[in-house]
Amino acid sequence: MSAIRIHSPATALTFSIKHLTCNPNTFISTANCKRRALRRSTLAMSSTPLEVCAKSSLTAPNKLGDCPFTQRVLLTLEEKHLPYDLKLVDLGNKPDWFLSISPEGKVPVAKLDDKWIADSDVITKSVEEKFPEPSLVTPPEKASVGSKIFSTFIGFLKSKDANDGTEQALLNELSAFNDYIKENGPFINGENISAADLSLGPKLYHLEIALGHYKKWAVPDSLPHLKTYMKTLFSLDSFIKTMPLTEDVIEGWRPKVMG
Ligand SMILES: N[C@@H](CCC(=O)N[C@@H](CS)C(=O)NCC(=O)O)C(=O)O
Repeated sequence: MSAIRIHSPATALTFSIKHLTCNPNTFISTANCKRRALRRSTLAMSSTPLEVCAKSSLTAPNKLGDCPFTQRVLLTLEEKHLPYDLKLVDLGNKPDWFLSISPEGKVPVAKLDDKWIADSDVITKSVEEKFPEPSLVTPPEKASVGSKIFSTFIGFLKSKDANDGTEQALLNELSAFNDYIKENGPFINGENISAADLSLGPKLYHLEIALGHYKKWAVPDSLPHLKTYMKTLFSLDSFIKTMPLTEDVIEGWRPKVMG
């Protein structure tokens, strides 16, 4: 495991470190300035970029593909201001070097402390432990908020029978989430973004694009808090930097819709 060499320089993207400074000409609070200093020290601890294997685009060369689990990991790294190197993998033609570090053939896999780790849950927890600042911990009692949205979305997307209850099942989950955010928002843990938002955001993005394309369906106006939540997440710098192409999301779901 330790001697993995990735021979894919043509497909590897490097994301550079953000240089953070406290500019005296710009108004920023002391708390903000301290937070930035903390970020700088976190960054200094991790000047070597983390390696992350990600799905490559199905529709455009050398672009990040449409895996919501990988985007979750990248969002975590972005929000923690950690530099990373992406190794893009063609999941339709998995190279041997990739299968040797990811025997299940799945992305994301990330290298932490010289070990390749699979699964976005495990990766994000390990990143949180190794780089605790800024904290993205979601309190355990809130960690499962919205967690049934993805499976009910897939049920509705794959459904071929308009009366099988899958649309209502999704609406029930979305509506419960809308009510939760109304009471507790703007994020799942209140004022600050946390791991649960970074997991749910990419899934809601897939939901919006895939259901819009394949079902001509949109989140109803009766769920305004959910709509605002989605808008807020999708316009974060970290989200814009890591989001997939619309065409890739559509192509990525095609086999499930057709199957
Ligand atoms: N539970 C895993 C799921 C990862 C997963 O399903 N990744 C998909 C891409 S989004 C994959 O690599 N599928 C293998 C394939 O398409 O061959 C995680 O959270 O990381």
